[in-house]
Amino acid sequence: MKNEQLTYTSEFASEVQEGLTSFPKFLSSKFIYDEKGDVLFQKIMDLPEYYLTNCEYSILEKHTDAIADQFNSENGFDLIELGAGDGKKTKILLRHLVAKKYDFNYLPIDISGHILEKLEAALKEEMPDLKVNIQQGMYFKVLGKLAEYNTRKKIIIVLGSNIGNLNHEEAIDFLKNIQLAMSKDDMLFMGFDQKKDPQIILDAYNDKTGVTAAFNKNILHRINQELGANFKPDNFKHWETYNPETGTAKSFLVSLEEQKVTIPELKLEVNFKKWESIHTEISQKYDDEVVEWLADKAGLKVKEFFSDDKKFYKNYVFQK
Ligand code: AVI
Repeated sequence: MKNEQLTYTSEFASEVQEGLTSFPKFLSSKFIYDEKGDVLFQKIMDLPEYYLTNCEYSILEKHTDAIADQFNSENGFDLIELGAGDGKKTKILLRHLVAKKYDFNYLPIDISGHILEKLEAALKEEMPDLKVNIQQGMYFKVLGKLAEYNTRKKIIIVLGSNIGNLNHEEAIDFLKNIQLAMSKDDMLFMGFDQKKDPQIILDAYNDKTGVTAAFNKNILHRINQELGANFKPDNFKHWETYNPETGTAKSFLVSLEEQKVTIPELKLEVNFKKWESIHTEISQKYDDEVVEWLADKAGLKVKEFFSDDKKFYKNYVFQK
């Protein structure tokens, strides 16, 4: 764990160096998430504008029977979740599967052992009959290990449209890595936020209360904290765009004045012109054709999908 932490810190340093010395400037959204970033993301999920969470909830609640039917198999199955977090959404499925006495184990994978232990304790209390087997580590390393030793049908679930934070090339790689760990009968169950009225998307990523702006600016706080920089986050404006042609929502931080920022740990001085931007995140929106294309490129096929009433969001079932 310590070594992983070390490489992560130096990966952070080298990516910040690369992004802030490039033109145009960019930073990776994966670095928004430290302790404060995690709390801000939890707050985003409770925002009325951030429809994604409620849509996925409603899909899981409305279609639990049909989803469980897809998962079930004669010899039982292993339910493997990538990035389980607090398991809030997954619990809807788990409760149902336990109540129906399905023969399955739940294997949440997360990089954070702390998050997994908390989740395990909560599940033990809420669902004492559930068999939980936490897996701490990097997603694909753990998946590879599970593919080698587990003989039961694997259901791999990824909720929250996290794939949307990857560009198409990275998304194909992500899906391919999962596909490589899958056998013929295994399934991937994954959430994809859909294209919709552009205004609804813009509002979801630029809420009135400024939580998303604070979340975006957290990357600057992190650079200050971990690399000794002197960013003044208030000197930047959170800016969201959505391109209905490509389905890509993009977050930026725009410099409100000409300014110079020093980053001692990188021995770097970064100059910003007034109105210069840092691109920080993409949140891709999809339609069936794009999902099928990504799946095909990764060696997967769409078998089924479930949608909310407004068709804002879909959970797809993929097989090899
Ligand atoms: C984690 N991820 C799917 C979120 C999204 O919708 O892109 C992160 C987020 N960024 C701003 N708001 C939420």
